Amino acid sequence: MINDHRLLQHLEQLSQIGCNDITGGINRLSFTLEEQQAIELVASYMQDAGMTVSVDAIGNIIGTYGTGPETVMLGSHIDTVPEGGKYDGALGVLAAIEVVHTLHEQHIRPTKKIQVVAFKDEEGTRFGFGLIGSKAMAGLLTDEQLQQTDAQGISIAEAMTQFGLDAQTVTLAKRHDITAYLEMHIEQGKVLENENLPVGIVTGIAAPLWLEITVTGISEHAGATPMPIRQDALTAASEMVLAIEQLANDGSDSVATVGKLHVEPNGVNVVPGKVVFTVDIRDIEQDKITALENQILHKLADIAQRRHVQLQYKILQRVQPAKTDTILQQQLAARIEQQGIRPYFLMSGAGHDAMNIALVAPIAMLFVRSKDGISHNPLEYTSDEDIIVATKIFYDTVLTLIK
Ligand code: HGY
Ligand code: MN
Ligand code: MN
Ligand code: MN
Repeated sequence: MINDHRLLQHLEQLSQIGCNDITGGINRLSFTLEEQQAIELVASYMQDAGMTVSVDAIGNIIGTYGTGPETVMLGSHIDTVPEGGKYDGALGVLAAIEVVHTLHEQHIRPTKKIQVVAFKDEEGTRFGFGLIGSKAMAGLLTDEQLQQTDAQGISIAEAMTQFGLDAQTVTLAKRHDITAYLEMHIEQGKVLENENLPVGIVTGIAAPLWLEITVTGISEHAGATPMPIRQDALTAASEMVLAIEQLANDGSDSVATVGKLHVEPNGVNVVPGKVVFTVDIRDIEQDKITALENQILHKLADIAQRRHVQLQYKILQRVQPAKTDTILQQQLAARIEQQGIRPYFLMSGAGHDAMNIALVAPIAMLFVRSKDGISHNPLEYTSDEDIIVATKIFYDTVLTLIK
């Protein structure tokens, strides 16, 4: 059976890479030194597990076990949000490697090729949109998106070149051979904890629509400019942020979040002339996302007009919500019951690489309980016991798919 100690040790070792010693937060952005160190460590785990390691055209790290035209794919991501936790993404990649390592130790040769993938830039921390590796694997990544730049003005294409990758070949990352994709991931919410369950089966994944809003007023002297004649970009943006919260807080499952806000020129004695902020809108139903998007944009235009500021917006990413495969859901449920646990079905409010892979293969996700539902935070925590029972279930499910 799976080697609990090895899995937990790998999790501990990986969590040291990019770790902020003061806050405990983890910072591993795509195409950075920290990510490269994490890639080398994960690649060594894959090799120890009997896999051959390759890198596809976008930079996804792929461990392969067995041969054959069809692929059972397991995966997640090893990049993080700023000051992220040690389980988000990393647990899914390391548990998948542990599953293959155990198959290798048991001398089980799969009837299909198994691939474990650490997807490139799932979080979108560096370039303003995410799920880059799985977008490429689903054939969704556009040349225009590869020109998106980070805060230093470096584009994805340039960062790829720095890492020895050729942005011209990204279309080669598209896959047609995946017969099933399974992702194990922390829940990042409180549902399983409230149900007092260690694991749950994901029925669908809410999709993130990310907008970039630019509000332009006039920078003026904070002392010499009377209040009634100001065109203050920050007070306008502040009213917009609260309006977004109010529109989303309508009793539906939809959510909307302003997570990043940048003020210019950002001086104590200057009326702000420009504000750029992001909006993350989610729901499991595409039409509800679109309805909330239109409501928000209409309201922001009203506020801009009344406050005599300019409003511009840009779509940073629009991802389709995804439903998981019902047969794979039942496979997970049967393995969960075998462990004497009540199968529980829930929706994922967080986005995952599985959303994009759903366009080229049947998908399934196994959620593992998050303490207090905390995630995207150094306090993110999942117990060793929950990790071990989830990985056992994951292993048993993969076994049924490759025997
Ligand atoms: O944003 C998300 O839902 C995921 O953590 N990338
Ligand atoms: Mn995340
Ligand atoms: Mn994640
Ligand atoms: Mn994910």
